[in-house]
Amino acid sequence: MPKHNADIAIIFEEIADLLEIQGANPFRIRAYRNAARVVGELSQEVSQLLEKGDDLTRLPGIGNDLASKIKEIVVSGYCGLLERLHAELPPAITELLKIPGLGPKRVKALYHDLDVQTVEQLYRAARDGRIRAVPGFGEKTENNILQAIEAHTHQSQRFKLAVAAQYAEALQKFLLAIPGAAQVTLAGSYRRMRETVGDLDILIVASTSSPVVQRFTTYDEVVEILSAGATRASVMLKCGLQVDLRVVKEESYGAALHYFTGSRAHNIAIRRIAQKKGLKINEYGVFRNNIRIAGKSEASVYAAVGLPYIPPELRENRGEIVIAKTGQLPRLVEQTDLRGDLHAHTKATDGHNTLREMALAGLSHGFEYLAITEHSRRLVFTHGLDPLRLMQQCDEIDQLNAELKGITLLKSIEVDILEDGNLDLPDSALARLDLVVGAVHSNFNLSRARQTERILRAMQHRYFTLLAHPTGRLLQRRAPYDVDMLRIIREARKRGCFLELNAHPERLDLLDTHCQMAKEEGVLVSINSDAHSIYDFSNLRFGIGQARRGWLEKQDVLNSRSLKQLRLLINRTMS
Ligand code: DGT
Ligand code: CA
Ligand code: CA
Repeated sequence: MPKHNADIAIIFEEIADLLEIQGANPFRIRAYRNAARVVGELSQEVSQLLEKGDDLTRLPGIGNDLASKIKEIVVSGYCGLLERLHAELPPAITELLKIPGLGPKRVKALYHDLDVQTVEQLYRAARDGRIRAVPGFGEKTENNILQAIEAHTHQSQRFKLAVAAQYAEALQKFLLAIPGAAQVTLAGSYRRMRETVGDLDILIVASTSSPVVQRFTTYDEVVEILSAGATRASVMLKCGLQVDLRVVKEESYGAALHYFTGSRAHNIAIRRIAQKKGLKINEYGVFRNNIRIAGKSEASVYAAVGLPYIPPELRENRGEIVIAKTGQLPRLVEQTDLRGDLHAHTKATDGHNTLREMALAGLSHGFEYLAITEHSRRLVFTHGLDPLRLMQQCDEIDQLNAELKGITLLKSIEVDILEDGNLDLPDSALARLDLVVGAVHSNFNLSRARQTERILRAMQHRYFTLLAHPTGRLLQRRAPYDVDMLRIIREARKRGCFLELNAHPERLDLLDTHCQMAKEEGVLVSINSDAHSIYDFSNLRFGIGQARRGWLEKQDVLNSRSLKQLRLLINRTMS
């Protein structure tokens, strides 16, 4: 909630920027800029002035209108005018203002003359040489814009975990082959299984004579050596991923691993506990009066501060330390706990493999069951199933099940949830299925209330079993749609339905915080691959990572159940 002077100043600056892009009255624009400066430079918080009953119009340049806006922000935490301006302008336009060299005047010109609304459109316009033609711009400005965007996107670029994993694992293999390199561990957000990572942090235990750092910098994907010393180096890979490497002594390995795994917030909280016990923690060890008492293993670091080992995925300072003190940390779910997968496609729609190939691949992953969940007819571009084709597939599954040993295919569908909450296929078709997976694939922009209602209605359907990718977000591409997840989870609880954690690397949906919510409300989560080919089952590990970040244990996961137990759970008798 913005209450500090700096927050209010930022709001007023943004209002001024947006007004300027709109071409508003210059006096009005200047009034907001002035107010931003006055409030921003004030030594006392305006919230306190208001509390004392002071009259804000006594501040220079603050009239009745601005005074009431300040009050609105302090009291309600938001500003109606700013909301209105956001609604009137393209949502991404403020992103343009963050490009160095682009002020509101220039953004306005680009928006009006070239219909540039996003950084991407700006980049294309600059690259295609269209910007130099706009009055007030020239070739030089165009080049500067191009460079600024490149620097800007480079800087803020984060890598999807699965993408980072490809680079990380190849590099790890390379490093392990260096003579004298004993142990090569990925730390940082990568080890915490965050859905995206900013850079890779690698720790190596190596003999002092090992040429680790020198070899590292000659890795053939390195384009730039940012720094290199005796025991550390940072490089940039061709793909734009930065890698920080540290060489540590065996006796310090645990302390360094703890330090560089983070998160920063978790580390700070642990250090505070240590301080209270008269201990000092750093990346070299845990010390009492400068004598090392721990640090070889991470467990020894935790033990020194009186805590059990805390798994990396929990280290976000989101309550894990308090729980650890009580000895009640969750026993996090592991990939070997999964007995099956409840979301997979075949060639019948947009998958690449046959039923049989998918079944055999599932078997080789140790699955006892695999649900076949094609798209429904509404998704025409995937060749979605109509009732007739669904019945044909059900027949094929029955035949295949009679023949297969060790794995059972479950008859299912990823049925579209229509805008009004109805399902895309009639009950007569759904009745034959073992379970019904429902998903939203359209109308992402409904209001929160309508989107929530839509999904609740779908879940109230007598055959509904599992809500697929519940927020619809695509990492770095599409924001989650706006829904009341707590209501959805509670409805699932009431109806005996379940939520999916879709392990597709672009989705990882449920979010970790929603996993926690589901667990607290007693709703089981199914960790599914959404496989479109036999290779996609390996993505389950990222779903497991996300589930662990969401504190899920084996018992919280639907597809940790045996087929027999699963059938009992999904065969609820509906009224
Ligand atoms: P990222 O790379 O943005 O996805 O996130 P992290 O968590 O990997 O952050 P990074 O790479 O900056 O640093 C790796 C870990 O090293 C971080 O989680 C905690 C530790 N660390 C780095 N710098 C500091 C620091 O100044 N203070 C403390 N306490 N820890 C730090
Ligand atoms: Ca990192
Ligand atoms: Ca780093």
